[in-house]
Amino acid sequence: MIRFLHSADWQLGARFTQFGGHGARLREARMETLRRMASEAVRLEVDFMCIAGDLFEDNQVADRLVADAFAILASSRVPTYILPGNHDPISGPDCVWNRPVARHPPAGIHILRNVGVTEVGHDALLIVSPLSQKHSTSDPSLPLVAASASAPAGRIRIGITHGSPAIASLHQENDFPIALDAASRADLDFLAIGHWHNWLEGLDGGRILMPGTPEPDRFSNDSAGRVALVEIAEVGALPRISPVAVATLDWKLLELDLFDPAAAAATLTARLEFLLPRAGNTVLRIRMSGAVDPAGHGLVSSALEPLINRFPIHQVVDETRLAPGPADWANLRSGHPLLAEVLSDIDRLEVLATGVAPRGEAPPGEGGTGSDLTPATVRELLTASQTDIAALRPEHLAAMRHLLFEHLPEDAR
Ligand SMILES: [Mn+2]
Repeated sequence: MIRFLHSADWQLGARFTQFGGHGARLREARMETLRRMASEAVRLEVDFMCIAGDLFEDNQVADRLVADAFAILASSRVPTYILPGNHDPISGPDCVWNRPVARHPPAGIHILRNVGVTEVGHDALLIVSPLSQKHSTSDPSLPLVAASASAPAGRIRIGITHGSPAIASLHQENDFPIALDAASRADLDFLAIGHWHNWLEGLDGGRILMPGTPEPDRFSNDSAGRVALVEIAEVGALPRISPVAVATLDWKLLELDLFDPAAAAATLTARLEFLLPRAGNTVLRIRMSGAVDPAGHGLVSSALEPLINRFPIHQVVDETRLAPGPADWANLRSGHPLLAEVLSDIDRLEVLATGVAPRGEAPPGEGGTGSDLTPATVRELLTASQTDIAALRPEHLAAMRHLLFEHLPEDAR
């Protein structure tokens, strides 16, 4: 029986330049998360920890950071095995692993510099394939085959390398493609890999695991923030894998279409109030889009203002555009006859559905648009599409115009 924690892709020292002055807080969060993994290792009484590549952001990180990271890991007194990945490949005298700080690490810290076999406890062997480049088309798990064949029999075999599972369309050819049967091909009980930032399990019948980054670093890391507890009962047994949550910060993206400003403002307030209890541990991005008039934009801004500064790390990305006013619509109608017909049909539909002409528009039928959408045709079309005209509200028709406008090519607006 062997139990260990498997993690990867810490990228300590990442700069997060897109967050300006908050980069330091994001870097510190990663160290907090490393401390959390070290204490989980103690609590769970694991035999060892392994880091399957990219502990560091690059080979230029400061010696101080390297020493701090090693000190955190060593403080657990749990042996820790660290593999060079593509961010921190073992290459040249200046790379992080060949500097004195890593040449003489604290007790219990082991750098996996070479392809080969290392004993981990009484029952298990680590079969190792580190990276020495930033890109390669060759499979980094291939050297595990020969290394594993040379290893003594009767021990649990745990492979460790770094790259992309060679899933068609998901990986790039020069990004260290790992065969999907890499564990069974090398006669391994388990293959610990790293590289992608979301949790990915179930490969090679459950014998390969990509745990994702322990501390999310982008808004698309939906299943990140964990390390893996791996338990292997005996040689040949299927590994038991359990996620262990360690992340310090939550990355939250709120996407808002300001087409209906009142609804957008209400959604924004509700979502921010929900997130408020963890505001200090949230990286918040609000992305606003859609066409909106200045009054509507103001409404959403006033909902945002009292709450946004309670989130120390936030970004507001405003991709909204000015909604067309009556004069813009009139220009569109006169410049584009086909569009004018469609708009006229929508106006007629609104009159039929609501009995009232759209706001700011001339009553339909008086402009001589040339549309032949009679009430009878409308009913026929609605019946065919199973739409109940009584259920259509002015907002539905406004949404139609909005969609029409949204899909116009830029130069036609
Ligand atoms: Mn990587």
